[in-house]
Amino acid sequence: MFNKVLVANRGEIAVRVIRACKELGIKTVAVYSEADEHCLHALLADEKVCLPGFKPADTYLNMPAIIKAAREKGAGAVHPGYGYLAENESFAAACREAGIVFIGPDPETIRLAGNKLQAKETAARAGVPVIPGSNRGLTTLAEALEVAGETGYPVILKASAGGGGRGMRICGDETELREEFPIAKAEAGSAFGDPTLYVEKYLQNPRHIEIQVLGDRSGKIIHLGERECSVQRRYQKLLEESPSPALDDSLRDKMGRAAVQVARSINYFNAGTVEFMLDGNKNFYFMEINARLQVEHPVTEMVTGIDIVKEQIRLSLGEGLDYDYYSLSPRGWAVECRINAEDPDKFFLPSPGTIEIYRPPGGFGVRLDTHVYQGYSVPPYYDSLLAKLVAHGPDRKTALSIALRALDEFTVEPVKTTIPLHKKILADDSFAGGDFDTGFVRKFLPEEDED
Ligand code: MV4
Repeated sequence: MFNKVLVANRGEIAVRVIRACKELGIKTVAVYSEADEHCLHALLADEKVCLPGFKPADTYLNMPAIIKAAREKGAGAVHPGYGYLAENESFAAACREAGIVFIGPDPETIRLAGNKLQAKETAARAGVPVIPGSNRGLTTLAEALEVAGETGYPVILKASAGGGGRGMRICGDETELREEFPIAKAEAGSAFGDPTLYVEKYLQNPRHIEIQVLGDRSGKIIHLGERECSVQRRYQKLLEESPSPALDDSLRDKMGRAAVQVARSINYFNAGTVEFMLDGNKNFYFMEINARLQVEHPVTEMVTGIDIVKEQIRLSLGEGLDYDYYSLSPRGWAVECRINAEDPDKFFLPSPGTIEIYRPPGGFGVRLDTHVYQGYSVPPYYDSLLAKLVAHGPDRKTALSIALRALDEFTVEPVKTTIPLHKKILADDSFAGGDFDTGFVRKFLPEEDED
């Protein structure tokens, strides 16, 4: 069906996809902007096509240019990575139109998952717990006030077309809801092209736990266990691990089944993630479906032994899933630290520039996914993720000790990175004890940085 894949992305994830293709004997085509000529993905692919320009809109988001490149190079498939065009329904549809396989879910699934309210309704209909609130789109303040009166304050206003923390507002009381509603509505309309809002009871500092799912063309859906993603700042994850210290086998099984149920109810194909919130009493609630490969997929790979990117490709070639979570005998513990070119002492201000000194970590239990090297210049135009440092050990304590040891070895200069922040997190007693939630990182940040 295809033997050449165009990788419609840049950086570490493009490198990740190219590596999987090479091992499968599939040829690769990289696309690269004028700023990315020396980026590792452009150097590792079998062929490459320059997308003229620098800004994402001109390059990695330029659908006609990417489809033209795939056609010209004879690539029968496109892998979108994450971000950029990964959850763009029109792009998935344009690939289909052009007779190119989009390695990911179908356009219809991307659309449904992109509508957060519709996804929530679907999950509720599948019998999966959702947070109490409005189960329809709100058009007027009066409706919002009525729902909030029923659930009680605080409530959270969410944009149906938002997601991932975008377009959300917390309202502590009626006065705040009256104030925020019109602003949120106008913002949702201009930012997402859809003013639809919904309201939910606000959970204070939940844990964020997500389940990796895979679906094949026969309709078989499996899960690959959970990822603990509560260590985040302003909805940007910093560190993820699998399994979660908050789950036992019974809760894992319940959440895994719930995730599969949600995926099955929308005929989910390929790799996806079902996000949940877990409250202090270990009640879980469906939050969102992410119709893409996620940044943090490696922690799941390390404990299950499954190469998720190869599975995506296999599934898109029409092959089936002949295993499940339990048959894999998941092993040990994995933790991922996102090393961003940002200065944690300056409110995570991006820190582009040339990497003069680069000494990467290695050794038993260390995996480093990156597109950078000594002498590489971090361009100012894109996401600041430089590398993902993944540590894998037989148990959580060992995995964390490997991660800390590897962070100690890791030198990147003079570009500022999140390495020092990760060291502080790993040295923290609550973190080591598994006792943390989405409010955790705040204590490492200057007060002005709190939201
Ligand atoms: C919430 C919530 C509390 N209550 N909804 C943030 C990202 C988006 N996917 C949903 N988010 C939240 N929704 C209710 N009803 C708290 C969050 C939230 C959060 C969720 C996941 C990961 C980190 C977070 C950090 C702060 C708030």
